[in-house]
Order: sequence, then C-alpha cells, then structure tokens
Amino acid sequence: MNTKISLIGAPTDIGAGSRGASMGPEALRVANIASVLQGHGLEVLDKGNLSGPSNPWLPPVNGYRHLAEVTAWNHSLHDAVYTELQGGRLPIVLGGDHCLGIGSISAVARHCRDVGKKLRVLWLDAHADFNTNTLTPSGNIHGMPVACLCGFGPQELIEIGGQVPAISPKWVRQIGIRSVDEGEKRFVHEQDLEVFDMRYIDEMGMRAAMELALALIDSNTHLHVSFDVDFLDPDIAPGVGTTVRGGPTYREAQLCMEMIADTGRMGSLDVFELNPALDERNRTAEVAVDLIESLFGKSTLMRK
Ligand code: 4U7
Ligand code: MN
Ligand code: MN
Ligand code: MN
Repeated sequence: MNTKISLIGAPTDIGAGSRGASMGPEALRVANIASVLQGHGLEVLDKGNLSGPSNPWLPPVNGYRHLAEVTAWNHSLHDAVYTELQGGRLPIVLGGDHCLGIGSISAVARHCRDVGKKLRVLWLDAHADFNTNTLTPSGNIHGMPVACLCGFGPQELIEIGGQVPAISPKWVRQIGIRSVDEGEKRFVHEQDLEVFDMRYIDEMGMRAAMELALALIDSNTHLHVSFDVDFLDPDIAPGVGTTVRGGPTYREAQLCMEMIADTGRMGSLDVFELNPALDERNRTAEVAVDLIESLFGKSTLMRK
C-alpha cells in the first residue's frame, strides 16, 4: 500500500440537512488522525483546509439545495484530490458532508483512467445516496452523490471529473445500508447497484458481506473507500446529522476495515458526515480515527 498520505480538509456542510459537518476536519485532527497514522510508519502531510462558499441555508430550487455552492466546493476538492493522486500520494479527505464524494471520486476516476487502473468504490453508509432532484424528499445534495457520479444529476455536477458518467454503478459496492427512500429504492434496483444492506449483514455476517464486496480486486485495482460516519451504529457514533439505528457495531466495523486493509489496494479514502456539533466530547471523531487506523492495518496479535 501507498505509505505517502495527504490529508485534505473540506470544511463545509453545504449539501447536508443539518449544520455542523463543516467542523469535521478539525475534530478529526483533534482526535490525532495525523500522529496515529504516523505511528504506523506512514508519511503524513496535512495539506490544510480547502476554502469555498459559506452556507446560505436556503430552501431547495428545482429539487437542489445550494447547487451553485455545492458545485464550487466539489470543483475545488476534485482538483486537490487529483493533484495528490498524480503526485503519487494517497489522499484522505476530511469532510465535510457527503456531497463532496462527487468531487473526490470523480478525481479518483480520472486518475484511474490516466494510469489504466480499474476502480472499485466501497460506499460505507446507512444511506444509498442515490437520489435525484425528482426523487429526493429533502433536496439535500448529500443524498445524491452516487447518482451524480453514475451520470444522473445536474450537468455541472456530473461533468466535474471530465467524463460523464464518472463511474459505472458496476464498480460500486454499498455496505451497511438501512435507510433508502421510496423512489430511491426503485432507482437502486433499476441501476442494479450491489448493496450489502443490514439485513444481509444480520443474516450472513460482515465477513461474508466484505468477502463479496472485495471479490475480484486484483493488483491493478484502485480501491476507494467512501466512509460516511453514519454507517456506524449511533450507539458508538452519535455525532452525525442523520443517525439511523441498527448499524454495524464496533467489532463489525473493525472487521470491515481490517478486511479492506488486507487487500492492500486502498488508494484513496474519504471520511464524511462527522458532525462535531452533535457529538459528545469528540467521541465519534475518536471512533472514526480508530477505524481509520484499522484501514491502514492496525495489527493485532493474530497477524504479523
Ligand atoms: B448521507 C435522505 F431523505 N435520503 O436524501 C435524503 F432520508 O450522505 C438522507 O448518507 C440522505 O448522510 C443522507 O435527504 C445523506 C433522507
Ligand atoms: Mn449516510
Ligand atoms: Mn452518505
Ligand atoms: Mn448524514
């Protein structure tokens, strides 16, 4: 795995339904993300925070809230992520709400086209984030990034990575899903997204889910992990805007991260939706950093 890490802060809640994810990057730094990764022998460069428009907190227009501002933030994140990848580094995006997945993953997809790699996207989330402006019950664009990346969305968001669509639904595996809106559900089936929802994890276990989600990854695969912190059960991660009960426990989440680490193929990581305004003494940030540590191969007695 690439040992040169770049942290990119994207302090905005422009696509979310509640304010506060803009404080996520600092909360992750306060939880020592840099020194924890350095402790594993990784070279960590903190690129600081991107800047962009502030949140005007307006109602949706044509089914989109803050479309112009969301576009600006995603352009700037796309450029930052692409630069780090081209420089041979592994970007970790510190979000920020999940609308930023558009800029981040479109940059990863562009990089994969440049270097001739296959892309696999692991979407760890309570939600499918596959809404469009006609399907969305909220107008919040953090519920739309997967659809936008697959080419279903407004022109200004789907074209950010230079090719439409940026990715194919076939490249995506969703894990931990337990809240999907009615129209969104139909669209997920129509586009044939591969979803390991909580029912699947309950019945088959996290191990079986991850074995399938990681199947056919080879040495020419770039693995991108999009970690929405609301993936986790609210008992261990209360500091998110949209909690949904019945998520993975701490142990299940650890296993998920450890199995990703075992592939040795993770080339980029996003950590989104952490909301310090809703957290308790930064404990959700600390759990997130703990799990990120496992993504980079925190070793136990069982492994060398
Ligand atoms: B997140 C929602 F209606 N589906 O579209 C919507 F339930 O990035 C929630 O996964 C979206 O946190 C959650 O607004 C977006 C809602
Ligand atoms: Mn979510
Ligand atoms: Mn999400
Ligand atoms: Mn959320």
